[in-house]
Amino acid sequence: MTYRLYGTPGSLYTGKVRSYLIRNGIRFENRAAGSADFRERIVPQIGRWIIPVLETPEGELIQDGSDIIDWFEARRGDRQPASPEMPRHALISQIFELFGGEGLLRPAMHYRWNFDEINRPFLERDFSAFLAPTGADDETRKGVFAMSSSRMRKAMASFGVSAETIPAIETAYLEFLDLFDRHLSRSPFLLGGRPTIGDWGLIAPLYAHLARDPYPSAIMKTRAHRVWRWVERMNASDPDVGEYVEARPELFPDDEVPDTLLSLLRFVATDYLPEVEAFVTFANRWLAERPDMPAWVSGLDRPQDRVIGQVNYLWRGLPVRVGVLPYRLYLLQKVQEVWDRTSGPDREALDGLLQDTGLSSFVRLRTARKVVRRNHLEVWAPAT
Ligand SMILES: N[C@@H](CCC(=O)N[C@@H](CS)C(=O)NCC(=O)O)C(=O)O
Repeated sequence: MTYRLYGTPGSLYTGKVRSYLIRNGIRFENRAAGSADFRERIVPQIGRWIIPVLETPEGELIQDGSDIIDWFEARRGDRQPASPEMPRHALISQIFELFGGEGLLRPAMHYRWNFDEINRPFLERDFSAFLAPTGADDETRKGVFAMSSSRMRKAMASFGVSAETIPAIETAYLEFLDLFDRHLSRSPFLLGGRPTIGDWGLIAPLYAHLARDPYPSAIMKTRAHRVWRWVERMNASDPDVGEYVEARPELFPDDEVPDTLLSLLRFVATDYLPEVEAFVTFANRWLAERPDMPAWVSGLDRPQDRVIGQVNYLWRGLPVRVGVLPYRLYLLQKVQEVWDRTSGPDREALDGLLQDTGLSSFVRLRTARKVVRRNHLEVWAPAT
């Protein structure tokens, strides 16, 4: 048996893992989340309906895109590491894992769910093909799409997509595309000649929604051809870097950060840092109200719940109200772990980079208790 990846082609987080497996030459089988096997055998073991889930040939189940990559990295043998060894590259890579998977959800959801005339026929077929029970009749398929699309539209609202924010979401996404496209004129991946964890963060929204759904796919192809090619490359089993002169599978030398990448980091500071600030402040208040909460629990009533509350903040000068997900703190901690393990000149290099890009508070914003993952859930570690 090979590895099995349970998910759907249009799922953002499944796309992250699929790309990692393909690029690393790991043999696997795509399995539909609509299969009876997933519903009846996998979901009860995970404890909630969520994708992606990876099943190893030995029958071990791993849920969560980041955890699946960590699992393979711990057993990578002579494969190139997904996390760069040099400090600035390692930090940048983790920042883009967070920003890709979480910070680009607004454009991903907007461009999927607010262009029904163009997207809907595709989404209806795509969702029902992989979410409805295999072989289901048309009526059942329709019902499955109606249910899942209404859940996703609610999720979109809770990420801060509204009539008021849509114009800014579109402007910001086009700016991001332009910046990333310019950066890719220099190298085939975020940090040079091979992908790292930051590329796998970014591929999540940029593949499943923004490159694959009909409406945003046209935007990417016409406006940011290099980004489109990067999406293809991220899903190729060979290096697929033919348009680059002398591309070698190495990262930028000497922990270098080109100007085009500094510009992308400044974009993250403007676009996403205010949300991180709001999340951490909210989570600390929430924790303070629960001084007796035991360790290793989510603090929520049901295992499938992922949001601890709603927070208001200003995004690009506009009031937004977003759900607070401890998962995002889990990815933020991964950024901070890179900073925590440095000292001396390496620490100075990181501080210089963070200051230069307006991201210094990324390593300072911390919650009183850490989020860890246990039994496929995000739970709170004991207070330190
Ligand atoms: N951080 C998680 C996020 C997974 C996630 O949100 N997956 C979505 C699909 S892309 C999902 O399963 N949503 C649950 C639902 O639709 O009920 C991971 O990578 O596993």
